[in-house]
Amino acid sequence: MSTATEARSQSSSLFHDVGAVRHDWTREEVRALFALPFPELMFQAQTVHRMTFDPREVQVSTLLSIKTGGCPEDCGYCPQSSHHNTGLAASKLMEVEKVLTEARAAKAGGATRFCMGAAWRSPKDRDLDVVCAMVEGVKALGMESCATLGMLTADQAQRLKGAGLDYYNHNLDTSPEFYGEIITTRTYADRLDTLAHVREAGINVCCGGIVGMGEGAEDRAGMITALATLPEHPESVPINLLVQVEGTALKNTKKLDPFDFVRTIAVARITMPRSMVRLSAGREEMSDEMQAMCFLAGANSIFVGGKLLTTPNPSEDHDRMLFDRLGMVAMPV
Ligand code: SAM
Ligand code: DTB
Ligand code: SF4
Repeated sequence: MSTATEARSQSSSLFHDVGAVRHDWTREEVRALFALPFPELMFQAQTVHRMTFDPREVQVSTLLSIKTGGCPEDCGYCPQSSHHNTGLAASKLMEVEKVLTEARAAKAGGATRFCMGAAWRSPKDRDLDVVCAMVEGVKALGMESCATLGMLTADQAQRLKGAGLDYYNHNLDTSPEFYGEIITTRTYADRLDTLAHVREAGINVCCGGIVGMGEGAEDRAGMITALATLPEHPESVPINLLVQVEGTALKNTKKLDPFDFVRTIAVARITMPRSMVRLSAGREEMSDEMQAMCFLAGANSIFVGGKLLTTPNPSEDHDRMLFDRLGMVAMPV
């Protein structure tokens, strides 16, 4: 058999129930998807993508750090951890009106979802009152709301739902085996508990991870397997490329081969066919061509606006031009 024929037959055996929503993905199956020849992987990802989505459309969110820095957690990648000396000034929780001014600007910039991030291990109940007021204000603007505040109890998730929160972001970050190399102050199980509380409260789940942290191919397969075997797939799956920040534990980590990043997007798309796959942190360092390849691999959401939480993101003008050059459009709510 020629190599091309072999690749096609290997691909077709992985392709038998393409697009079906499955929660029983095995590590072996996911590993095999990662190992496909690139053209086969991209073909499968595009096929799955088009079964549910218009390939021209990209959902657009804007992030705002509502409480920056001074976080007690030791996440090795994060500029906001108090375990790192990144020179980032810690600030208190923002006032509701200031947050809503930013939300209005995000809406004017074309975002349909406003995501509020806080550098907390978990929110205090009095802080949650303020965040609930922010969520109500964002909803009143006619935008979708999203928050990422650390670990939540079942009760806190219910309160956020009561305020109208649409999405909660809480990432698994990496494979269960690699996790302990990156974070020691909370466990994988803690994260799964928070995700269960969010799900039980009826809030949409946004959950993904980071690649380029020095993990191996097996860890990328482990991360996608963990996400794709959750009881329900997250509605949104952010795939972040590590933004290396001076002073963090992961600064100077060997850079990931860009094709391995695109592969991670494609495998997320194939294994979670109805989820929005977010091309998340790291776009500032990607070429336009690489971002286009991520869209072809099935990514269909991004953050717009010149800043993520604390690090740079492409400007709105740059993204508008990229969409125009590719004939792509912002997805309506
Ligand atoms: N403190 C909350 C938490 O960790 O759940 C919410 C904010 S935290 C900054 C949200 C997510 O941002 C993290 O889970 C991580 O996946 C991502 N993140 C943080 N720093 C990053 C970096 N330098 N590069 C890429 N992603 C990063
Ligand atoms: C996610 O997965 N990525 C976003 C969002 N969820 C909150 C955050 C990326 C943060 C990148 C580092 C920073 O700007 O501080
Ligand atoms: Fe804190 Fe979140 Fe950063 Fe971890 S990722 S240090 S929990 S802000």
